[in-house]
Amino acid sequence: ARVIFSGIQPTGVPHLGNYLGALRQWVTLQDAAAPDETLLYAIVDLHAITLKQDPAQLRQWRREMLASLLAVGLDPKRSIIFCQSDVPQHAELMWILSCNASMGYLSRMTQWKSKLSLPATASPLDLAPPRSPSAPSLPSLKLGLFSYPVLQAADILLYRTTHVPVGEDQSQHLEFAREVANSFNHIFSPTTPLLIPPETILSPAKRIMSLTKPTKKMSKSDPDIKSRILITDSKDVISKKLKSSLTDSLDGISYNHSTRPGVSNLIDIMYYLDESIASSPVQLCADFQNMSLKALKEKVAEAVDTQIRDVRERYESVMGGDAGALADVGDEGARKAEERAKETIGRVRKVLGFTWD
Ligand code: AQP
Repeated sequence: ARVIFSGIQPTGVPHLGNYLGALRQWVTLQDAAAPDETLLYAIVDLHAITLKQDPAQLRQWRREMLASLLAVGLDPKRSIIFCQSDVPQHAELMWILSCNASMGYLSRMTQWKSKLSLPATASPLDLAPPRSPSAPSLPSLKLGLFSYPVLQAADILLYRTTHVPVGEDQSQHLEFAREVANSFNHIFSPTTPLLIPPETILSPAKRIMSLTKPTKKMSKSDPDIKSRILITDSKDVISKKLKSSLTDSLDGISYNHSTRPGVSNLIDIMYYLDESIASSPVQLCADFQNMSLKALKEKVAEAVDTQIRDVRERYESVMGGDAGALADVGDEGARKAEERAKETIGRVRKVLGFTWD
C-alpha cells in the first residue's frame, strides 16, 4: 500500500505557491486515499532552524502552520499531521544516513546556494577564501544548511514512504533521497531493501513565481510581503498585491515565461486555482487575449479570493479557538508518527549492528 509523506517549514503562513504547489495536492491525495494508504504531513521545524530563527516567532509559526494545514482541509483522522522535532527518530536517522552521504553530491544541491544567494555553479571549495564581500567563507557556512537534504531524506525514508508530493524546487532533493536509500540498502540490506526509494508526485502547478520578481519562485522568506499572497490574505489585500504585481508594458495578454514572466505567472495562478475554466494556461490566455493588464489583475484577484475564502475563514476560526485543542492535534499526530518511525529505526539499528543479541 502507498505511504505518502511530505513536509512544510514553519517559516510563515503558507502562500499561493505552497498552496498550489503542495498543500492542495496533499488534500486531494487525502480525499482520494484508499483505506490501506498512510498519509503523513510534517511541519518541519528542524529544517526551519537551518537558518537563524527567533524562538518566540518559531513557536508562533508552528501554531500558524498547524492551523493552516487544518484550514486547507487536512483531517487529523485521515492524515497524520505532526511536528518533525516531536519525533526524535528523524534526527537519529539523519545522523546514520549522513555517515554515508557524499559531500560532493551535497555540494551540487542548488537550494543551499540560493538561500545564500550564491550562483548554482558555486561549490564549498570555492567558498574559501570568499570571492566577494557578500559570499560566506567556508567556516561561516552552517553544517545544517549544507546537510539539509540528508535530513529531508531521513524524513522520507523513516516512514518507508513510497510517494512524495512536492513542488518542482524539491525534485533534486528527492533524487538525492533515492540515491541515499539505494546506497544504504546496497551496503546494509542487499537482499531485502530496508529503505524505499520514493517516487516524486509533482503537482501540476510546479512553480508559482513571485509577484514582484516573477523570475524567482514565490517564497515565504522573501522580505517583500507584496511578493506573495498568503492563504489568509483578505480580499482587499489580495487585490492590492495583485494590482502592484510586476508585469510589462506590452498590449494584450500572451503566455511566454521567458518574455512575459509576470503576465504568464498571473495566468498560471488563475488557471491552476481552477483548472475547469480552460484546457490549459495557453487556452486561458487565448480567451483573455484582448483584455487589459488592469482587467486581468482584477480577474485574478477575484479568482484568488473565491478559491481561498473558505481556507481563510477556517484558519481564523482555528486560530481563534482553543489553543489546547490545537496542541492536542499536534501531540496526537506525533504519537502516531513516532509509532511508525520506531519500527523503521528498529530495523535500521539491527542491520547496523546496534543490538546486544
Ligand atoms: N513558489 C512555489 N511554487 C510551487 N510550489 C512551491 N513550494 C514552495 N514554494 C513554491 C512547495 O511548497 C512545499 C513546502 O515548501 P517549504 O516551506 O518546505 O520550503 P520552500 O520550498 O523553501 O518554500 P518557501 O515558501 O520558499 O519557504 P522558505 O522561504 O522558508 O524557504 C514544497 O513542496 C515546495 O516544493
